[in-house]
Amino acid sequence: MASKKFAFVCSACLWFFPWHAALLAQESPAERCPRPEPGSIVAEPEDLRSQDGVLKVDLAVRDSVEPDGTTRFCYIDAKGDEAPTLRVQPGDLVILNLKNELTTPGATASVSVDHHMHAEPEARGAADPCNSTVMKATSANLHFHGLTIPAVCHQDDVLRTSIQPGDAPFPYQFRIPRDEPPGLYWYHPHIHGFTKAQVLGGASGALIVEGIERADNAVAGLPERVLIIRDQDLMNPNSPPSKSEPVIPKMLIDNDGDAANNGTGFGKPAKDVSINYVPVPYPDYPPATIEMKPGERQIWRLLNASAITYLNLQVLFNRKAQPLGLVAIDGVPMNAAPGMPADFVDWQTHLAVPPGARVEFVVTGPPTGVQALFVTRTVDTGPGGENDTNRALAKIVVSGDAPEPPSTLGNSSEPLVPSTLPWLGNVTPVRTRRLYFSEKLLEPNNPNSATEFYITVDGQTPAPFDMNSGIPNIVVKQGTVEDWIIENRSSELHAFHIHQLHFLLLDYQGVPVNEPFLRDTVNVPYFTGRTLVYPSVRLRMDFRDPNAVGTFVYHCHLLEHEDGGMMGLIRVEPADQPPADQGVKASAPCGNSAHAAAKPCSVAAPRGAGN
Ligand SMILES: [Cu+2]
Repeated sequence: MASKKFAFVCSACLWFFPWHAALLAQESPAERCPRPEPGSIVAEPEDLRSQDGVLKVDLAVRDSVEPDGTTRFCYIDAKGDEAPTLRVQPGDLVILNLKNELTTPGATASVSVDHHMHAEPEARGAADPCNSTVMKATSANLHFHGLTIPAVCHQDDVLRTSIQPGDAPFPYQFRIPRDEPPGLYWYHPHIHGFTKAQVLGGASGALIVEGIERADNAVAGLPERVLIIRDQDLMNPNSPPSKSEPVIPKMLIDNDGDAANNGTGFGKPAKDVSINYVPVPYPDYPPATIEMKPGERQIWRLLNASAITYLNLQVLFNRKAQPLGLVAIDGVPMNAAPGMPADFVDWQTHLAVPPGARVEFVVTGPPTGVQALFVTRTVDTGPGGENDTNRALAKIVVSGDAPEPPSTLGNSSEPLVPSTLPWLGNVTPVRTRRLYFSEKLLEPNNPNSATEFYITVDGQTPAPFDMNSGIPNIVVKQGTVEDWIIENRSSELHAFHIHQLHFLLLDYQGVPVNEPFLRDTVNVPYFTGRTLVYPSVRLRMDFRDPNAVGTFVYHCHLLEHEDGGMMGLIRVEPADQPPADQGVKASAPCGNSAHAAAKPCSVAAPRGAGN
């Protein structure tokens, strides 16, 4: 990045030209969160590796308002690198100090969080960031997406942890579980009401638990790339679609105010996307550049850090889709189930990745002379969903002297620490719960009205998530396993995510899949109004790990839905304590009991009721 070079050169010349110091002090906004130009070479994020079992990191979260009025957000480490990849071994200690350097002017809107405390929001500077009363546009915290670490302050709490500008660097300190599956995880802010703005602005980075080659020998020794796809507001919002597009669909706006899905794969997208911050802007989508050697095999570790954009990835050689060797999803090797081959690779020609999810896959570089493109194809997000268009991400340019990625997987075949628990698919669930996504126009007769977003435990009253409530929607006991059916009663896709744990996808749309691996984020198909049952997924939820004890959230990972209320609260009680009946939201016993006496859940969808 140009600004890094600039800083390096001038740190030497400062001694001779003191006036440079004054110039540097007046940092231009662009330098606070520097970004490459469209078409740039895709650079790897810098790696920060643990040493002797400890990873110490200083991060500052910054923002900058751009000339077009959009706001960038970024994490900058002590060396000035943006969004570094945190690389840890199972069992390592992470010590991360987060300094809030957010400045967004005019950011006055805030979600007032009253935890029944008497602290005044005005006393914020001196307030305890572990028990904050305010979440606003310039607040900061971190969620470590996918890690089974405790939901407590200084580790992975997002309900009360809120760091304000001016606060001292806030220490996060947690241990990576010894049996955490090796793979790609990530960090991002989780300030309720402002998560979308911050993530859309670029606040995200990768975290890798090392050792995937020990779980899946097929990837041993491969050069690795970390690819982070982010979305962002359109750089050219007023441009007509490219004349090269085969159809120019009518421009429609959805309930979120984004360009609506028009079913063609063309037209104006809801958001632009970027690949390792190289933007690929509408309408011409100039691809970024990935350099490889001809025929070289690499593992691409890809995170969809988009706020709302679904991905449907392909690698094309002369327009023909190539096999991609999927080896991990959501940080979990595809051969996690017992009895799976040690060198398992699932070859696919496209990979669907909802916001928040990760895929790790083997890619072979094209032969010389072949046109190679890394693309995302359109995703049918439903009649109420956003327009996720066909577009390029990067062209793959091969040459014999292409630089190698800075990181390469090891060659060890020494097995990882095995889980002491039986495979989740072989455990009998203690109960089944049904939850559903739904949306409601606040003015039903006005299609432009504001929308409320809900995730509701069947039997409870749909309501947007309330930071002030503190009353869990669901109470479970550590040590147990439950089956959850997640329905979608809305006309757009949602991506279900729960903190602190992975789950097993048992059924998709009523069809058993019993995947041999785990996920932490899953797409839930949309309701067309034309089926007798709502579309659903069935998940086996794993509450066995003692680190899951605590109170945390599950939500849709389309962040405007999450910010808009599509989030619920769960309390996992310690195993040695009977579940409290008090303080649980009233819920009809709809299939939430293993006993036959439980009332069956209604699965029939009322005709035309798409709410
Ligand atoms: Cu959603």
